[in-house]
Amino acid sequence: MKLTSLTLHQIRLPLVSPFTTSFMKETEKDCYLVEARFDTGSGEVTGWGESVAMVGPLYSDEYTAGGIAVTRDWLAPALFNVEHLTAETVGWHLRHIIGHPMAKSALEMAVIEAQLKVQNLSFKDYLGGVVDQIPSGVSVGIQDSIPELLEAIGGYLDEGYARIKLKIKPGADIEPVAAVRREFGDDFLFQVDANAAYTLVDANHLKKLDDYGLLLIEQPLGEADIRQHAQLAKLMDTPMCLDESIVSAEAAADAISLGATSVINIKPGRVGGYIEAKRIHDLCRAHGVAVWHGGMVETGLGRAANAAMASLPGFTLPGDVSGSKRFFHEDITKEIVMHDGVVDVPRGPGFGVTIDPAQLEKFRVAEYTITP
Ligand code: OSB
Ligand code: MG
Repeated sequence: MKLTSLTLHQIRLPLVSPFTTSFMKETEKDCYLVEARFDTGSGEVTGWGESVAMVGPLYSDEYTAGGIAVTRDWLAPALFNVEHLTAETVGWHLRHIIGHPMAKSALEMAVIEAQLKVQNLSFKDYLGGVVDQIPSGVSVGIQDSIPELLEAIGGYLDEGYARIKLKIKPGADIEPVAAVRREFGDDFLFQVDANAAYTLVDANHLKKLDDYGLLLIEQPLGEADIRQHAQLAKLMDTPMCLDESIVSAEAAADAISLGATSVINIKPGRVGGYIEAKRIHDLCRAHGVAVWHGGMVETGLGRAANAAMASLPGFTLPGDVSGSKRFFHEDITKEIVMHDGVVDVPRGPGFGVTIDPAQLEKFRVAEYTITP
């Protein structure tokens, strides 16, 4: 295939309720979708991708406007130069451009989708997925009060979510976790995510979380603190899980061999794409390290791709692939549904979902066309 043009559609989707983490309060999803057109030699094909970068550089150094700029100025020109572009070689063609994994992943997604449409192959079958449904967990933001927290979590448990993850930060950690266990008991899967809000000085405080039977604690320390996570892991009984720190398969290998992580959150956007994410899955599987699929508040497009990824055999823990309704009243694809604690893995060619042009137009705030 040869890439002939790209259109980046920046969209803003209102969230059903604010999503608060240790680093920001989000009230709308601001991202861009990639629409890539290719010449196959015997016709035209279009593929779609989604950038998981957030509106500001607060989770990692990427953000929506930066992703659009680096795609226009650097990534797209590099791909326009390639005569025979394949999904498997996108990362290779972009390797000389440092960083920007989320922007690269969005482009790789579009190439994957186009290639799979040509081959009439589902993403699950392309990856080698082994199940048709994946257990669905939900990520719960920091709430303004304990009663509101209990109401939110009670609602998700009633809906049937298979696992609850609660965001924590200094000042909102032990007390909410204790309140949730007091109200709902010990009989459900419960974990916490600090999004890098602590330092090793907080070790004795974080150790108090060991009393609550948590499945894991996700990314308590900074992105670059792999060695310090290893120290903290020795001090705590709660299993350590890294998210922000796992920026590549190499970082995953280092974190595993240093004892910094016993579980890994896999997010394709964070590591440059689904193909690198599968490498991390394979590496973890070979080392007996459990993985689960993270989320970045994706639209139906990214959510569908994540569900396919999470059907690989190493994903032995429920992930953050929730139903679309958890975040959005309306989406740009048909809704991804959580039922009976699971999400069905899409079966159609490509990611198995299509972009609804009317919905895209409704939520689009800007459009950029890039040609060679
Ligand atoms: O740390 O896992 C995270 C959302 C945005 C940025 C970072 C994270 C999250 C979530 C939400 O926890 C996961 C989801 O999409 O449900
Ligand atoms: Mg996280």
